[in-house]
Amino acid sequence: MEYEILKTEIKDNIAIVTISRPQALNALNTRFFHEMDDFVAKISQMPDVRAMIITGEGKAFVAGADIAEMVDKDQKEGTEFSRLGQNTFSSFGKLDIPVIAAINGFALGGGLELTMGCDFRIASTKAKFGQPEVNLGLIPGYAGTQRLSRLVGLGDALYLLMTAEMIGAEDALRIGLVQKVVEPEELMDTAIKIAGTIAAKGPQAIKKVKQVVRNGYEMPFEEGEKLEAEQFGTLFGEGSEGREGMKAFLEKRKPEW
Ligand code: CO8
Repeated sequence: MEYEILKTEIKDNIAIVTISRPQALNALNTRFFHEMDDFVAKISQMPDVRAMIITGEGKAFVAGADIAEMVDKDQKEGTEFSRLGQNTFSSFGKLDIPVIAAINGFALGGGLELTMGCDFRIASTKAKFGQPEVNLGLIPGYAGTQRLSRLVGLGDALYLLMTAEMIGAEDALRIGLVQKVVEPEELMDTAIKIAGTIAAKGPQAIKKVKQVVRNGYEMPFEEGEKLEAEQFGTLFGEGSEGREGMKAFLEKRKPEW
């Protein structure tokens, strides 16, 4: 598929996706979701790719779902547009590799929801965050009502969702919405460095950390423990990554994954 909105590159085993429709502050339209789904499907078939970074071009990361596209939708189409975005953002969690949001500017509405589908978030000091849907008589439709409270707790989530207040990067860091804040010119280097750090670990271990934490988060604690024990065990088999990692430590050499 030819991309009109996404700019993609793969460098040193790291995929970088730049959302590029700056004239509309990278607002998310149907075309965007089809392109992103296509790219995620491609990446899932590329075992050498060890991390994915998503960023935006210009002064916005993403200023929300495309209001111009949404304005004429009826009830059925509204639900379909919601499901389209939910599926795309949930697909990030199903990839075996870390998906990192590098937030360069406005991350509003569907833009903030996109970042919350990622595994974690690095922000520039210029980034701004908010769920302004109620200003438009709407609610979030790409799982923001579900993910925000899981990430920052009920009080901060309801505060942001009800007031539609826009907060800066330091406040986002304080409430745990982002994991790191850096100067704008350091944003991509920082994201690439973190991606590179993770890419050097055992890929099976990274895949399992992601799956066990994400799936366990939605389970009762004891079921999560059971899942952890099963997956822990799989890293001990003959020729497994765990065996190689432990042997390499004892033999004082670098592991070969
Ligand atoms: N959709 C479409 N176009 C947009 C959007 C958007 N979300 N945001 C900005 N644009 C366009 C503007 O219309 C403008 O276009 P033009 O130049 O043709 O007039 C261009 O981008 C530049 O924007 P501004 O001139 O407004 O730039 P400012 O720097 O003055 O303001 C803001 C920046 C504050 C970010 C402002 O653009 C703004 O408030 N944008 C809208 C933010 C918003 O409300 N986002 C939430 C949208 S709703 C949503 O995301 C719901 C998600 C779930 C959907 C579920 C599906 C059913």
